[in-house]
Amino acid sequence: EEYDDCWLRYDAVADEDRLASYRTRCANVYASTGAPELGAVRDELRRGIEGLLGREPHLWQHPPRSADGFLAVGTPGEMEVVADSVDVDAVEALDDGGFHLRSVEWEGADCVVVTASTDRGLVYGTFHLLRHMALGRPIDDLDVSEEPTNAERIVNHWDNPFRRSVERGYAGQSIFDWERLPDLRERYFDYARLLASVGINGIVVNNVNTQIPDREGANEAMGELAGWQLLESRHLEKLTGLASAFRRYGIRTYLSVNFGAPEKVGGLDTSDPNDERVAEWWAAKADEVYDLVPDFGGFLVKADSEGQPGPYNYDADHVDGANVLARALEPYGGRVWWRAFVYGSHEDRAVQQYDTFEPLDSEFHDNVTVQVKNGPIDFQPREPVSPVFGQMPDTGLGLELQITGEYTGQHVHACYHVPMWKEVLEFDTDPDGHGRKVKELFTEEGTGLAGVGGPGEDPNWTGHYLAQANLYGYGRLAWDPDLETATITDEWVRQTFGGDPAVVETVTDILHDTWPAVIGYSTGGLGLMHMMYNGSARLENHYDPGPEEWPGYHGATEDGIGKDRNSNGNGYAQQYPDALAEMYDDPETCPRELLLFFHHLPWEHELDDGRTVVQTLYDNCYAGVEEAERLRERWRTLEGKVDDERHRHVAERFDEQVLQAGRWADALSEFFHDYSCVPDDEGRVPLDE
Ligand code: BDP
Repeated sequence: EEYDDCWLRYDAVADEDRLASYRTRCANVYASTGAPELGAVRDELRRGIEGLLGREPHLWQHPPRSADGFLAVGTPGEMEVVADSVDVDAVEALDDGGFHLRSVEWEGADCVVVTASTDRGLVYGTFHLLRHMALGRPIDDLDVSEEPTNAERIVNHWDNPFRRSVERGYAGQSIFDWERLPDLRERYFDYARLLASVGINGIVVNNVNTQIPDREGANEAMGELAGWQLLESRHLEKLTGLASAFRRYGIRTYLSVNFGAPEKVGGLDTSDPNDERVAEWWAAKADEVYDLVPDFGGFLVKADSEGQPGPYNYDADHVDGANVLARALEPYGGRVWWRAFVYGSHEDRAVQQYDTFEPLDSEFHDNVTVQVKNGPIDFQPREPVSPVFGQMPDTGLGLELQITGEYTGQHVHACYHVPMWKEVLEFDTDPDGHGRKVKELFTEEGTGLAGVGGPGEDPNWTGHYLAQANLYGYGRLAWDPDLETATITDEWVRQTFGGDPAVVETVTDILHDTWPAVIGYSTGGLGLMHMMYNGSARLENHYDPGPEEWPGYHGATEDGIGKDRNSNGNGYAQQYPDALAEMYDDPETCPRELLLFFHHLPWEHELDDGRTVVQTLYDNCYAGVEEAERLRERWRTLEGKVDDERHRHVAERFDEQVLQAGRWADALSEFFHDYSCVPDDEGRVPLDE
């Protein structure tokens, strides 16, 4: 079966001069051998250079004396040409994964040197060079030195081993075939390549829901292999297969584990983290895992949340819970990623995370990372940044983002998440104090980013072709959160669709306008949460409109709409440092796009442009629909300029998006109208006669 290469297409270089210089320096390749990662390097060079240069490179195990030039990939210790060409101390000082690229003349030959102090760094350096060439950039004057800003750059798969389903996955079945593991599939390597090409260095291979909340017979439907069972000795060997495939690309493998595993897997009568037998059980389990997978990354835990067990079941707290696992993993350098997505005890979910975790700052073990979603609710199209960020200085934090589009059209709609993530990363957590931007919080060892899902078996990996840009952008930002959205977009578009200026410009504009469109028709643009339909099935819908279901989140009443998450209400705004708390607390200074997140306001409250709240909601909803129509029109202009298969696929999705956007705008507006009884100035709201 043929799978899409996504952004690793390596189309032939058209520019003659460029091609000539690429051939001089890269038609001959002198590359190290040995470690698994070096196999990946050689494969990628073969593939990439053949595509770009139109012929297979010659691969050497020594410097090719007869050639005019060559590409050398290796560490200074192994290769004389490298040691002669770079500042060896500087290379040795690079963080794990960092690399150095230089154009040099060596013994009369025009060379490019790719070097690093680790094999993983050579993988990234190789992908960097190939990307540079795929973008048509010159290589005769290279002097690039990069290291990852964030040490950990992880993808979280919400894949269920049973039936290979993917929670919130919109691209078919799970890639991972647990039945056949540890036997390998080519697809594991293809996937590892994609991830490594953008710098991902960790993968959690199973769903954080390791047991399915007991609703509607879900547990019976689960079959014989639930996520928590992967910790059973008879299944652990399967993990060795996946780990070997990912290791080749410098990616460490992690497991989501169930907090009740000592009972469920180990047969103990408790999973109390303060019980000595429980601690011993986890330690023995860690020994077993590391015996099989020596570079195992660690455990991810969803505890006390949505039906998953946690320390609260044993009168313990989240420090006790995380630390017992941390102690077990510590001898091996493993980490616990402990999710802050804990709720249930507060009337408003937004308030709970800070309340639960901030008091525990400094109590977590060094090898615990508390993994916090970008916003306090749950991956809504737009949320304020979680107040946990910047306020737990003595805890390793991880930022959890959702790559998969659970609440942004589920890969039927196009929604480019990079601008949303940039908004989060650039957020100043304490403008008046010594606060730091969110993007500056993850530079310490063991901290970083975790992106949720959800590639699957679809030949195009992500369901919607344009959603590949989210996977790409996630990796790039995890590597370097300072990258501008425009840079990432440009890289992705050119590698994916080629360099035709009309195509580049149009696809770039489309991506740029998708998120505002989705926010418009699916929220009304003033910060309302949970306007979507849930339904009662095990996997709630979250795709269609259903605002009537969630009064507790958006606060619609006959008097007005929004929720007083402020000093008159539940005090959520006061969880932020003063400057932010004050800004959010006053409707005059609260950013308009979050106004109703923080304030319940009368329907006819006037905003600074003279329009009322309700009229603004109507306008934003229908502006979103118009934007969706424009997206579709612009995509249509690319017919004949993008290959038919991809063009048709995306065109069909845009047809569906436009229809669905209209449904959303109508449903939301009708809802606003039902409560407010205020007519829309433009008469767009469909009204029951
Ligand atoms: C929600 C999803 C649910 C996840 C949960 C989580 O609807 O499927 O299990 O988040 O993050 O957004 O644990």
